[in-house]
Amino acid sequence: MWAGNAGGTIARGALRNGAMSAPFEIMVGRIETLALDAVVNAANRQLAPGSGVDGALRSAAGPRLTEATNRIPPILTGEAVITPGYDAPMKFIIHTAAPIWTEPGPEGAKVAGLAKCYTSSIKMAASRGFESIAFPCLGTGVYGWPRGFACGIAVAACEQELPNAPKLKRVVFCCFTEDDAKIYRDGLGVS
Ligand code: AR6
Repeated sequence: MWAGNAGGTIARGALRNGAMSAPFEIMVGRIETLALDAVVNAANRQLAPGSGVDGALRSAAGPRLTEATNRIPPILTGEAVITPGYDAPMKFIIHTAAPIWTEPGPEGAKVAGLAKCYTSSIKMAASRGFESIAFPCLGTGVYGWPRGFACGIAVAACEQELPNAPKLKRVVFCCFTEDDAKIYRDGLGVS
């Protein structure tokens, strides 16, 4: 179980406008192991069981998670809903659905949809007074987003929303691979 930031890259004050100190951390690991206030699930709009992050979180949380998501109506792209973490180490799981990169449709709408996943999740965390949240690289697995492009959208959306979430002290980008972590280090301008 990972509860600290050992091995992660701490990127404080990396905001391009220099207006505030951003509580970003970058780590390589499995998001279902994180003992934080909330982790974000890369869900689908139906909140139906899937693979990747969703499958890992459902395995860690146990059957009560799927019983809970079965009771929640389908969500819109970029919307966020919350459940307990049940048997998994995080207190809560925030479920959001990215746009599918490979589906037809205007790129601008997809970019706005992916950005909304991050802002909705931070809004949810702020509304609950959470101090810590972890994001996977939403959309970059089954949903096919180019990793660097998605990272830029993620960082920009978090930077924009964080001033409205003053209690949030830790925003962890939980990368599955070292290659993804490098993309985030480059995106946040840390070595
Ligand atoms: N911890 C952290 N990151 C992970 C983990 C993990 N345990 N497993 C995969 N990743 P994906 P999406 C990375 O496919 O693209 C599901 O079936 C992975 O390498 O989980 O938003 C849902 O039900 C990738 O970089 O999410 C939806 O139908 C990133 O997490 C659909 O897939 C996201 O990969 C959502 O697709």
